[in-house]
Amino acid sequence: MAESASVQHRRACHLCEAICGVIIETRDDQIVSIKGDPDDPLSRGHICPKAVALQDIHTDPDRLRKPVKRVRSAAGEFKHVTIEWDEALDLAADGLVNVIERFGVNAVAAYFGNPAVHNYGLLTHQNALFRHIRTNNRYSATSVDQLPHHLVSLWLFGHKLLFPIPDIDRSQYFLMLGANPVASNGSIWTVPGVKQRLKDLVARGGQLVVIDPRRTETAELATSYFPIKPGTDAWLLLAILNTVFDEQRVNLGHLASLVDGLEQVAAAVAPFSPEQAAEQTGISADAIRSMARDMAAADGGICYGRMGVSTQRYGTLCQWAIQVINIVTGQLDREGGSLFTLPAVDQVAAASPGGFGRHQSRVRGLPEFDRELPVAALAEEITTPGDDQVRALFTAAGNPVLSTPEGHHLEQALEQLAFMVSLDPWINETTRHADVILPPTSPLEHDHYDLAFHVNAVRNTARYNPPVFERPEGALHDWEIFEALGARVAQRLGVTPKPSMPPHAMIDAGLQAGPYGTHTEQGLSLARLQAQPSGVDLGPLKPQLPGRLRTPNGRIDVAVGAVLADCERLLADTELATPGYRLIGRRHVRDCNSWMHNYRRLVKGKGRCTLMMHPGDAEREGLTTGDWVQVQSRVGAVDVELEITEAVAQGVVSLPHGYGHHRAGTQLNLAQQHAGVSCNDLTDTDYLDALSGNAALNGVLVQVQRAKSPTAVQQ
Ligand SMILES: Nc1nc2c(c(=O)[nH]1)N[C@H]1C(S)=C(S)[C@@H](COP(=O)(O)OP(=O)(O)OC[C@H]3O[C@@H](n4cnc5c(=O)[nH]c(N)nc54)[C@H](O)[C@@H]3O)O[C@H]1N2
Ligand SMILES: Nc1nc2c(c(=O)[nH]1)N[C@H]1C(S)=C(S)[C@@H](COP(=O)(O)OP(=O)(O)OC[C@H]3O[C@@H](n4cnc5c(=O)[nH]c(N)nc54)[C@H](O)[C@@H]3O)O[C@H]1N2
Ligand code: SF4
Ligand SMILES: [Mo]
Repeated sequence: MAESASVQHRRACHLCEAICGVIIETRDDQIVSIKGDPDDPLSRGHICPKAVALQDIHTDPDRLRKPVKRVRSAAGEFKHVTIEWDEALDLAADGLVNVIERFGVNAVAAYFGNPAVHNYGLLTHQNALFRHIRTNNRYSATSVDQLPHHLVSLWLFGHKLLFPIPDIDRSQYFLMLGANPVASNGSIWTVPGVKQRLKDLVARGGQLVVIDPRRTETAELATSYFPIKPGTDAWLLLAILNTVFDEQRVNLGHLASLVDGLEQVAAAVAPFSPEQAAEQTGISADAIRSMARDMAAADGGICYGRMGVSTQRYGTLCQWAIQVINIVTGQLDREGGSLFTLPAVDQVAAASPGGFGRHQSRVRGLPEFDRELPVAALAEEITTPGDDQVRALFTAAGNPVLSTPEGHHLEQALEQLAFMVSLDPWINETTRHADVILPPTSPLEHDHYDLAFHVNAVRNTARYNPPVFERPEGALHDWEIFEALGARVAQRLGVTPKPSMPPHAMIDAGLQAGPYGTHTEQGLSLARLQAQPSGVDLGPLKPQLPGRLRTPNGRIDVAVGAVLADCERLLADTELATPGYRLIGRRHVRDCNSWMHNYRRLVKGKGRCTLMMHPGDAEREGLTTGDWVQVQSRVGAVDVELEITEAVAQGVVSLPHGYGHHRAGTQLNLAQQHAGVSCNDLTDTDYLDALSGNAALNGVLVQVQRAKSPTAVQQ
């Protein structure tokens, strides 16, 4: 029999924010190879080792192809039983409606995880279900991540999605805090092949200054690297502002007539002298002054900070200070500085700008943002009796047991729920608690458009990919599950469901009406994109102010009251002086939050879930590499193998997140053999950025001692 011919599919890798173009070669229903797409105008052929694992997701025997329900066995243990779609959707609708009818709509909580942003049907169709469940108890991974960025964008620029994007390819000076793009491939900054772009910056004589408590893979490329005491970046940033004002280096450039509130900001940062900041941060006053001078003098300068500064106790203050530094040094909205994008489907035009503090969480009074509450409040909302106590939970594409603070306590809380349903392809550490799991098609079985990440990209491009494989008979896409479940919930509540158009039709409409739409020279439509499957180049980022601003008065007011008040909180803060080790996280290029440990090509080799400690600290504690240590915080303890390295600063210990797969009852067979421990069994739901409610996952105070019973193999 003759072999069938192979077919090449142009596609996006949806695993991280770099959205690299790939070429997937298939023969019949098999994947023959996955390579970078050199014709992709954004990624230009770059991929990382995770791209090849797209095939592992598709073929993963542990990936659910049919819904399952959880039943108690004769021995009293839970097991999962495969069921048909009709039964599953009825069970899910009955479970949710039952709780709504008995306890009201706020008794249903929802949690959306990170992959929801990488899978556009999960973004476009949530409302098909949630227009019938208008609960105040919405949560997502945003509040263990980028919440401060949204808040600052709302306050300064008038829209939660107006992020200034580092224009790296034309920059001469880059001050980077709390980010490790060489491992993460960039975040709130879609910049495929970032390592080469950073090397190019240095090669053309530019400076890359990295501030991080760990000498990361990115710090290795830097022209200067400064270790910082975790959680003290706000001091550093405010001292940079202090210097810019003190030395009269304010130069607003073309924003001069647009910016209000400079005097109040100058007054607020006056107490933060470089000398005092040096004491707090461990970075010398001279170095801090140089950062201010270099930013102000650079012909294209960028100040950028990510996870390490967002998820600490002054996350919002840090992100505000970063943007104010960009503004007062004249580096915002200019080439080589930070620029706003103009994506083909313009989410800034389509999505609500966001709002803050319009309601609070019931138990602790934490503020909502964009109709979501901080996820640090979820467990207490389930366990604390009273009106509006959470009794049912819907999760989609999330694993909060491993990814949110005090995950071990959330895990216990989940067992108190009257009902839980998960939209997820796996029985993971969270979904194993669900009464019903509704699995969507594999990523390669549905079409793809990057609704979220074109908004953050270093170049304006657009790309649409049809599915690589036909879906199996009966299988439903994520968005179709929202539609089907929404219709059933509506019917039970006695309201008429509104069918919506499929995601690709929404994209077509968005493209046609967008800034490069049918009324323009580019004439973009879905058909146009389909004719260019590697993507359409729409050119480099350009200055767009004031036109792009969405503030009510069309101006930028840097004197945000809540932020200026937070400067006072920082001045009075004594927490950072408490002695003890400070725990920080870390990412590895072959990890993907909590969910890609089930693939041999990504987990092979030496175990990566180790606690890093400085040799000086280890010597004082009498510990050596390979020892098992117990790490203890206010809320929990884990036993983990020690790795001694000069990469972490003294007084700092580092543990990656997303491990802890030993939990019984999951169905992630290989991941369980590479279980590791969850660093979110140490992070603390009381340890927050008080301004936003975002979790402070970095800087957590811990004790480290030799483990009581040294474990020979990693759990
Ligand atoms: N200590 C500490 N904690 C952290 C972090 C940290 O740096 N340190 N990082 C935080 C950050 S930035 C984030 S974004 C969060 C992530 O936290 P989460 O979003 O809660 O968790 P993920 O690990 O991304 O897992 C998402 C789940 O989605 C499912 N999934 C994958 N693809 C699909 C799909 O196409 N459809 C559906 N329906 N489901 C899918 C998988 O089962 C996977 O387990 O973790 C946060 N937690
Ligand atoms: N390979 C891989 N790539 C990923 C992910 C993944 O899990 N694995 N996750 C994706 C997701 S969801 C996100 S949000 C992005 C995150 O993308 P990044 O923010 O670039 O990634 P991190 O590695 O979390 O970088 C945070 C850095 O902050 C440092 N840090 C910790 N505490 C402090 C502090 O107090 N001050 C300063 N200055 N630095 C501090 C840490 O040492 C670390 O190097 O990555 C995405 N890409
Ligand atoms: S950097 Fe890696 S994981 Fe991220 S999109 Fe590119 S290939 Fe995929
Ligand atoms: Mo994230």
